[in-house]
Amino acid sequence: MPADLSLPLGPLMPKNPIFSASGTFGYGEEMEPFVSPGEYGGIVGKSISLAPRSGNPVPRVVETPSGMLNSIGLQNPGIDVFLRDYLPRMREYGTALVVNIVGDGVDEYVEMASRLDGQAGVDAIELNISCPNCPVGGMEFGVDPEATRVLVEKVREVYGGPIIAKLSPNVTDITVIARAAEDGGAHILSLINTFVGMGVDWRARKSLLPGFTGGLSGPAIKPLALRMVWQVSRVSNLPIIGIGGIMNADDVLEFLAVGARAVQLGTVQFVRPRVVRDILKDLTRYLDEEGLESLDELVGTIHRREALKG
Ligand code: RRO
Repeated sequence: MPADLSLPLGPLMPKNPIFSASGTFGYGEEMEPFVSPGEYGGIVGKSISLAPRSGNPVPRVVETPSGMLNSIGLQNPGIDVFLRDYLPRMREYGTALVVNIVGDGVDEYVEMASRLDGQAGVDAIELNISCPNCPVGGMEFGVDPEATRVLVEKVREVYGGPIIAKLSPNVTDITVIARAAEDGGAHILSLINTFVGMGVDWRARKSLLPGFTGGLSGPAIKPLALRMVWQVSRVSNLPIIGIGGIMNADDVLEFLAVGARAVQLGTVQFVRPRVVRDILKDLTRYLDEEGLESLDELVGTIHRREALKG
């Protein structure tokens, strides 16, 4: 019998804890030639804005040591086209479907959330309050606790389903923002989005990205992401989705050990688009080798050990 990899995530009950991260999986269709989106516990679509956006000038992606920088600039078809042309196909995948939204002010988030309220097949919305490449909105909220609290509260007034707040690492103390999102009524926290970084060609006297800065992702950021998940899990009662440089099943279990109940795969999917299969196989094998009944037994074990010592 295949191992049960399900791990309850607050109001969500994904069949396994592996989600695809926003912006790294299109709306599923782009990945269909490689992998069935239904193999994931859930998929998160590329951030949607109220109006369509054509994104930033190219190049938008550059490789860096153990990672990459992106400056996509929120290219997306806008919520109307998303609902009409993309959502119907996504509903058929047989996995948890999360719609990630970003607005240039509270009103835009609220408008989109109210249009998503009650949409068949949408299991949750993820509020992108952490976009590093958006001129307005996005990270503006995620670096300000009061703005975060008010935004989540307002969205909750119009959206009846689960709300995930996606946090930015570009802050002095991520726990303050996590608590603000919890106070506002978020059901789940996802962390982290990308770090604002820069790549330089000194010979050409040029930045590698036309907009100078971009969002850093990939294995280079994993230790930072682990630290932030660990910090947040000590101060918040909300379930956490860990994100940041996950390449394999060991990485997944590291995030679970510091308190995450699910993870999102991002950059690795550009290199190994079928990676979810190997990860699920290895998770099953590791459970067996460790004599564990379920992944739940691992969640937050690092804290529990500390508590035992204390
Ligand atoms: O589109 C982007 O440039 C982008 C977004 Br919205 C985000 O949330 N995080 C990121 O690294 N890039």
